[in-house]
Amino acid sequence: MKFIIAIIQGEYINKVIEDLMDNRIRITKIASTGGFLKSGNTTLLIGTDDEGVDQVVEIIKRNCKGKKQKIKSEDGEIEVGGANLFIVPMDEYIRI
Ligand code: 2BA
Repeated sequence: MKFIIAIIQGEYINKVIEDLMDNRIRITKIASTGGFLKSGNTTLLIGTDDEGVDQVVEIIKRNCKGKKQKIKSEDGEIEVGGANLFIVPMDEYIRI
């Protein structure tokens, strides 16, 4: 089992969620804020079995791929990605 933490930039989140839902993938959506830009983004929590990881990554990729944006900040121009994913092993999942 894997636990996926996906930080998605605001403009792509609706399409990502719609696509995940269409594919019956369970998610929890959390409003979050990037530490560097201090602007809003969205964090998705997704628990899945190992076989489901590729499908989740593919869905996020197809809705965020090639969406890197150049933004001017105090430190010069930076490139913000469409999504940042952390995929971690999950020992146990309990649904009560
Ligand atoms: P922010 O922290 O607001 O970062 C926005 C963008 O600013 C980053 O885009 C990156 O291009 C740049 N940036 C961030 N920290 C920097 C630094 N110390 N020096 C120079 N440039 C920096 P992304 O890398 O695509 O990240 C987008 C958002 O994803 C981040 O928003 C943050 O909310 C999250 N994120 C990215 N990497 C993370 C990590 N390793 N741990 C936790 N959250 C992360």
